[in-house]
Amino acid sequence: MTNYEIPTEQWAQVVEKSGGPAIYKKIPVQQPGPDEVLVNVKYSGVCHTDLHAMKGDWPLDTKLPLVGGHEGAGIVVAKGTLVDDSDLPLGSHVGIKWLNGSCLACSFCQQADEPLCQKALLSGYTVDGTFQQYAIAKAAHVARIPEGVDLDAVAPVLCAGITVYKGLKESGARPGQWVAIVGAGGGLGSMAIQYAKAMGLHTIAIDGGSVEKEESCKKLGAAAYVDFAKSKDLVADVKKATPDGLGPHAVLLLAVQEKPFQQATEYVRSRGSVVCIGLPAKAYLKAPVFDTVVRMITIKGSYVGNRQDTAEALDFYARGLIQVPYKTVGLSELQNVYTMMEEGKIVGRYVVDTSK
Ligand code: 8ID
Ligand code: ZN
Ligand code: ZN
Repeated sequence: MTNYEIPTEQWAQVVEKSGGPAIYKKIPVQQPGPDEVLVNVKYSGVCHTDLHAMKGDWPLDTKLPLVGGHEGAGIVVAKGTLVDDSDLPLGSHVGIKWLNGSCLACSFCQQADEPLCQKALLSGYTVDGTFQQYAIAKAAHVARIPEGVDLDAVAPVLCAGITVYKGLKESGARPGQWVAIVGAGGGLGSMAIQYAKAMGLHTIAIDGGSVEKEESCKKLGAAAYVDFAKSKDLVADVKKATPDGLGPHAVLLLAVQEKPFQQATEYVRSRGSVVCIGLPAKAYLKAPVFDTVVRMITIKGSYVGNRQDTAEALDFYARGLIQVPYKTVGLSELQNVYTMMEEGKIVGRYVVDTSK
């Protein structure tokens, strides 16, 4: 067994007050508790949730000061006394995801709805996350990353991948059916196109703002693309994209704007489902009761995934079915990534390299 030399200090991006900015500085390395592992994070994806957390967008307070990040891929370098060697030996490749830990005993945890646990610990929100070189997570919850998988490319699977894979399952859409992906050019959206394709679904990508996004969505396998900024009648255009003109069987809402949350029930097919995943600040859902009833529309939320969803999402990835565009920059450049994200300029995902 390898023994790792663990420094006492490390580089991290720290949010000191709600609203930001993130400050690149040195902070102490923490020790794992009995049921925890210390992970040398090599790469971490940057999710829009990290930006929401820094800005204080949601009706749930973050810890402060806060180290954000919840798509961290790295190596177990130390572990607590309760972590079994046969399960997670030092050197294991693991992922730290949004759900850092849960109680494992409540009625939600018992039924594999760990994200709904009242005692859930959230990486980069209620506990420090992966925008640091050494991060802590509960051993029971770290994602087991298969050997031979590149830690940079797999990082975005740890939130974006798991979340959209779960959302597609929650949508009930079956192979051969059509799914509209709203926010398709972003991090979750790019993943959604690829997972949907791997699950045998046809996709209608909806996004806007740049030709690059359209090209990327088509390259990833979208059957159709609708530009929300250019379309004169988005509802008609989305319906037209399905062969019989009746609209998609499911809609995955991944955008960071309220408007598409108001539109989706207008173009979803009768008996279809609208799955809310994006979390725009202070947004509300609106749907006509009459249509929802007589067209038997399901509207639901979907929130990350459990440990089994994690394993399945990683298995799709390990089989080579999921290839999503990503760019790697140093951890020191996180604030620039947030600026591009805020302006809606990111196609796919940015991944930060914690060594730079
Ligand atoms: O478990 C969950 N429910 C979960 C997990 C992970 C992330 C929820 N999220 C949430 C994030 O907090 C965020 O609110 O999902 C949302 C999307 O995260 P992301 O994919 O990381 O964000 P992004 O890369 O910035 O992509 C957003 C895309 O939406 C497009 C943008 O152009 C961008 O490509 N978009 C917007 I803003 N308005 C749109 C519109 N009206 C739109 N696309 C279509 N129509
Ligand atoms: Zn996320
Ligand atoms: Zn629980």
